[in-house]
Parts: sequence; structure tokens; C-alpha cells
Amino acid sequence: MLCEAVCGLTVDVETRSVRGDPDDPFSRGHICPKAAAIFDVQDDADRIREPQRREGDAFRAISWKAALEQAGARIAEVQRKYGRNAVGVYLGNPSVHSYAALLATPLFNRAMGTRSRFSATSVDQLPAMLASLEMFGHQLLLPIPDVDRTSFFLMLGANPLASNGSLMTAGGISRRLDELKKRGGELVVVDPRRTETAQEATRYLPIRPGTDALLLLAMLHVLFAEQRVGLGHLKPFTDGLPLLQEAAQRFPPERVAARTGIGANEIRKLARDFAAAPSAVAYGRVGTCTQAFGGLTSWLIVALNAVTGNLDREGGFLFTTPAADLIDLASRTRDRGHFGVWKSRVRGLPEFGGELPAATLAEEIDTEGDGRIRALVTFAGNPVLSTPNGARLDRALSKLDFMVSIDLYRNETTRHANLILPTSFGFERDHYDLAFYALAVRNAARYARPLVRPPRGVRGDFEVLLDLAMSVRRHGGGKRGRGLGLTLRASRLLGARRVLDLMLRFGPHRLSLRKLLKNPHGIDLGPLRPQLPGRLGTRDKRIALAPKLFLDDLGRLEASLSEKPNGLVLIGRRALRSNNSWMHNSHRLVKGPPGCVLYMHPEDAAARGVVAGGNATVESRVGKVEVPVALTDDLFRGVVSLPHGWGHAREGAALSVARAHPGASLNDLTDEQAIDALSGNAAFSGIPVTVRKV
Ligand SMILES: Nc1nc2c(c(=O)[nH]1)N[C@H]1C(S)=C(S)[C@@H](COP(=O)(O)OP(=O)(O)OC[C@H]3O[C@@H](n4cnc5c(=O)[nH]c(N)nc54)[C@H](O)[C@@H]3O)O[C@H]1N2
Ligand SMILES: Nc1nc2c(c(=O)[nH]1)N[C@H]1C(S)=C(S)[C@@H](COP(=O)(O)OP(=O)(O)OC[C@H]3O[C@@H](n4cnc5c(=O)[nH]c(N)nc54)[C@H](O)[C@@H]3O)O[C@H]1N2
Ligand SMILES: [Mo]
Repeated sequence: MLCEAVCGLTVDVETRSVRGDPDDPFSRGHICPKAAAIFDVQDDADRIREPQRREGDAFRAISWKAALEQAGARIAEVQRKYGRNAVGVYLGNPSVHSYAALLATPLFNRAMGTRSRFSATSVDQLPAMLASLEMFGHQLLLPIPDVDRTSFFLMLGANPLASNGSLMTAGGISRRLDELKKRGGELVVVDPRRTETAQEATRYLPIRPGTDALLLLAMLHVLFAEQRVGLGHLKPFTDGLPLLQEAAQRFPPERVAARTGIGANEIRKLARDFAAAPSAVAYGRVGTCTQAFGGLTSWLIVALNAVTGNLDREGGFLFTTPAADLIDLASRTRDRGHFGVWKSRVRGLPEFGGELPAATLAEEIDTEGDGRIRALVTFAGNPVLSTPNGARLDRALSKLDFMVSIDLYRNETTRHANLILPTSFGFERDHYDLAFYALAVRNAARYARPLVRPPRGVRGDFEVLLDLAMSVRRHGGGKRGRGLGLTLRASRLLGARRVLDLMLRFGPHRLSLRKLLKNPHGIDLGPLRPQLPGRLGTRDKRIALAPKLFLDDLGRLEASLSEKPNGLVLIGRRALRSNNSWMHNSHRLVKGPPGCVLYMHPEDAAARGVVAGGNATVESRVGKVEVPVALTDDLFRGVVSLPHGWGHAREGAALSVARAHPGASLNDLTDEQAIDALSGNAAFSGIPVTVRKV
């Protein structure tokens, strides 16, 4: 319900204790500190338990009826006056952790009828989805590393020992990586920081931020030059191998070594070992997505798997067969995704799947002109702390005519709202991991009933989203059309639970909620299986190995080869006892040494007179923060690291624990102008900064 690892939990409601469920066939008893903190959020005194309306600087409780009326009327008014696009929508990360929200948001978006849509996708996995759209014809068709059967795991820009794994749903990832090593396999980690995961690796390759695409092209160069390329069973339905070869020819290892920081021999050895392994998988995550070449890197990762015969092969990179199959449903409704069909108003950035990059949200609010965003709906998000140049967005939000937020808290973002609508959370609602079984390393399914009653003043995410949409339409806003009105009302009547049940019944494993309820520990549906070309979303059921979109971006990459490193660059990190921006109000997660600390290489620190334990200022083009410093050799020279999700000192948020452990926001330093020019995704990695001793 808040983590991609979807671990089975044993819960004692009386004592508020949460333990790992040893009988869960998927997670086998694994648990992490975040799960134990679910009750901290659920029982949090700061949690919002009734709709709140802002009156001046104060918030007062109002009834649901009044709140929905007012929200609908104000949003409709803005849309009637200024057009539908004058209302923006931002969906945060937890909207994919609640199956009810996941089912309601597409309907909500359709009903609002606005093109000013944003989400956490464009500060996260958008480039990986773009690669899937271009190569497999479906934005949701993401291949997953077969960690349990692979013999060579090449991991770039991911730290699952802290994150529990992402786009790789796997309860107990550290055990799974241990097992890989025990069976004689290799774990190679490529990261500018020797992370918790890198420390467990059999090989660690420190890399300069933002240069993974160069490394991957050089690996491909070696494989083509040494005739180690073989598409295997993909051959009859894969196009573009010669084009990929041509591209790779431009990037011999010697040409990229200095820029990446990885020696040519090291690159050759890595390429050979990867190709020679009985099975291998290359996988990248936040570090390969949220950087200036996120699109290229995501494409090349898939390409490397494909040309070594590891795509759609056991032990390699495979597609899932989830019991409730959103991918198949999207295909049936012909919504496989699209890219660049329209552009943002101010900067001309491309839409992806109907959403614009979050990096452009602030300027769409604070730039005058036709189509300016004047009202905003946020759902389960905190973009002030989580999107680039959050401080600018913070200022922009205060200029809105109207804002409504659906959230558990009055946080750094929702404090700007005129209305906050609170929803149920945790064990108060039923649970099924609709999104994450589609990303799991084994096929599995588990459904959990609610264990406790929600507070009287909150409602379900599904209900709130649909009720708000209906209220907007009643007041003459949103998209018109009788069909849409009927769909909204019918869905509201049916409820999320029944929609889920139907999806399970018509899904590939013919399950149902009844069957799942009979198996409360969850059902194992077996390992991932090859399923190409059948699963492809492309009309001709062929894979595009070298889409033009990516080939056209290679010139930009090539130009980066001549960049000379100069000064320090900033990257982010995650910690096990922290969850994006919203769990710092849990005592048990923030106790102990401070989490928001700048990591610095001792030589970089010495050159600036910065000492361990002292404070330093970090300054970028957009802002400046002051943070404590820790020194560590585990960093690429010239790179400093700060975790994201902190910065809780802002006036007006109601997070009393977090406020006592505020930290500084990494996104007061990241730059909304720093994006992957191809995809529009935020480029958090490699922000030039100046560090000074305080
Ligand atoms: N405890 C905890 N768990 C979480 C979260 C959390 O906040 N806390 N957040 C959840 C969410 S929303 C997500 S998306 C996942 C993310 O899951 P992961 O991607 O596994 O987690 P990160 O720690 O962000 O790992 C990114 C790594 O990329 C490295 N990196 C930075 N720049 C580059 C680069 O240019 N190249 C390479 N090769 N590496 C680079 C960083 O040093 C870092 O180690 O975690 C999820 N799980
Ligand atoms: N610099 C930098 N920035 C980053 C990242 C990074 O690595 N570096 N990581 C990025 C990534 S991967 C992500 S996913 C984003 C996350 O960015 P966001 O999604 O914008 O923010 P979160 O911190 O996840 O905040 C989630 C909010 O949802 C609320 N919430 C939780 N559960 C529910 C629920 O069930 N219903 C409702 N209605 N509300 C709920 C919480 O109270 C909280 O206010 O941050 C991104 N920002
Ligand atoms: Mo994320």
C-alpha cells in the first residue's frame, strides 16, 4: 500500500504491530521499517480526518457536501471562463499504490477534460515507459528482471537495498540477490555512489552521472565488433538490428572511457561477460531515468538485453502475466499510449500518455497568456518537494485562483489548497496491488480486506475522485457528453471492488476476489514466462530495436562527449527509513541521526575547507540550502549526494514531527530547465552546484 515490494503483512490491530507474513509465498516474511510505520500514518494526530477549507491562513472543517459543492463550482467556473485547460491536475506516486485510485484516475482525467495533466511519472519512470511504447508499442509493457533465475545481473542507477526494488516488485530483494551470488551468479552495480547494493555486488563500477548511455553503446560496440550478437527467438519479429549496429559503431570504448570514468578494458570485459553468461539481465532505475539522457539509456538497456538473446528469456528481462491485467485492458480500449502528440504551452515540451512534464508545471501557472493554469487539483502528491525547482512551484501555487487537494496531510503542497479532501489509508481499506503485480519478478496475487473502520470524516479515493468529477460537471465544467456521465455514475454505483473482481475473472488466471479471499497469504502464479510476440502492443507484432526517435537523439549524446567536468555535480539518494516526502511525520522513521545529510568525497571537501559534521551551503542556478556534511570515499570524485523528500520547515504545513526534523529540499536545488530533452523527464542527476563551508 506504500511500497512496490508488496510484502505480505501480519497485523495485530490491538497492539498496532505489523510483522512480515512468513506464509506469504511471494515475500516469505520479509518486512522493512516503512511497513511497521503504516500505523504511524494511520493513527497520526496530524492526519486530516475531515474536509478542510482555508479561511485566510487557518483551516476549518466543513462537511463533505459543502466541500464537493464548492470544489465543483469553483473548478467549473474557471473552466467556463478560461477554458478546460486552465485547470491542472497533478497525480502523485501513491495513486498507483491504491487500486481504487488507479481505477478512478483515468475516469477522473477524462471527465475533467483538461490537457494540463501532470504526474510523478515525469520525475520518475517516464523514459522507461517511452522505450516500451517505441519498441513494444505499449507504454505499460515493461520488461522485468528475472532476478531469481538470472546468472548475471547488471544493475544501473538502482539501489534496491534501500528502495526495496522498483519496476522490479520483489519482496525480500536482498535475499534474492544473495541467492544469485550463492548460485555463482554475478551482480554488477553501476552507480556514481558505492551504495548499500553496490557493497553487496560482485563488481562495482563507479560512473560519472548522466553517462550510462555512452557505457551501454560502447558495450554494444564491443558485442557487434566481436560478433557476440544474437537475437535468438526474437529474430523473426525484430526490426532495426543494422541500425543499432551503425549507432554503436560511433561509440568505441576508448571514445567514452574518459567521459564515463570507466576504462575501455573494463567496458570490454563487462560486455563479454554479459554476453557469455548463461543468462543475463541489464536493468536500470531512477538513476538511469532521471538524467539528461534518460530516454536513450532506457532504450539501450532494453536493446542490450535483446541483442544478447536475454529479452523474453528465462533468467533475462521478461514480461509479466498479472491476474488483473491493466496492460491488456488498455490494449482493448486502444490506449497503448502516445508521445508528443501535443506540446506544452510555454516551453513546447511533449506530452506523454496525455501528461505534460512536471518540470513545466510552475511556468504553466506563472506565465501569463491564454491557457494559463489558474486552478489545480492535486491527488496524493507533494510536488513542492518532489519536482525540480520546487521553490518556484511553491511560489506559483500561491498565485492560483483555486486549488483542491485530495490527501492525508496538509503538507508543503496541500497547504496552498483552498480545500483538502481526506481519504482512507492503510488497513482502513481493502488492498490489491493492481499496478505492482504487473511489475513483479513472479506472477502472484493477494487481496486483503480492510481491518479497521476508517475515521468517519474520510472517504475512499475512488469515491472522492468520482464525486469531485461529477460535481464539476454538474456545475457546467469538465468534459460534456451523456455517455461520460453514465460511465461516471455507473462506476460510482459499481464501486472499485467489483471492477477489480471483474478484471480478475476475465484475467489470464481466471481468479476472483472469492478465490483470493480463500487464500489470504496470497497465491503464487509461477515464474515469468516468455510470451513474445503475442504480448506485443505493436500492430504488426514486431519489435522496433532502433526507433528513429532514439537514433535522432544520438547527436546530442555525442556532443556531451566533449564536455569537460568542472566543479561539483549533485545526485540524489534514498534511505530505507524514508519514503519520498511523506513519512517523515513518523517518529520511528525520523529518530536517530539526521537523514538529510550531504555526502561528499573527502578530497572534494578538503579542497573547499568543508569538514565532516560541519555545515555547508549547496548552491545551484535556482537556489541554495544549508545542510550537514558527511564524508565518504564511496563517491565518484566531483559528485555530492543529498536525499530528496526533505524540507519540512515551510510555514503552514501541519506535520509536527517532520517539522522538528526538517532537513532541506533537494528540489530547491534541482533545476526545472534540466530535463531529458528527448522525453521531457526531469534530469535530477548531475546538477552543477557550488559547496561552501559555513
Ligand atoms: N525506503 C524507500 N523506498 C523507496 C522510496 C523511498 O523514498 N524510500 N521511494 C520509492 C520510489 S517512488 C521509487 S521510484 C523507487 C526508486 O528505487 P531505486 O531507483 O532503486 O532507488 P534510488 O535510491 O533512487 O536509486 C537510484 C540510484 O541511482 C544512482 N544514480 C544517480 N545518478 C546516476 C547516473 O547518472 N547513473 C547511474 N548509473 N546511477 C545514478 C544513485 O546514486 C542511486 O543509488 O524506490 C521506492 N522505494
Ligand atoms: N530530486 C529528486 N526528486 C524526486 C525523486 C528523486 O529521486 N530525486 N524521486 C521522484 C519519484 S521517483 C517520485 S515517485 C516522486 C514522488 O513525488 P509525489 O508523488 O509528488 O510525492 P510523495 O512524496 O510521494 O507524496 C505523496 C502524498 O500522497 C499522500 N498519500 C499517501 N497515500 C495516500 C492515499 O492513499 N490517498 C491519498 N489521497 N493520498 C495519499 C501523502 O500524504 C503525500 O502527501 O518524487 C520524485 N522526486
Ligand atoms: Mo518513484
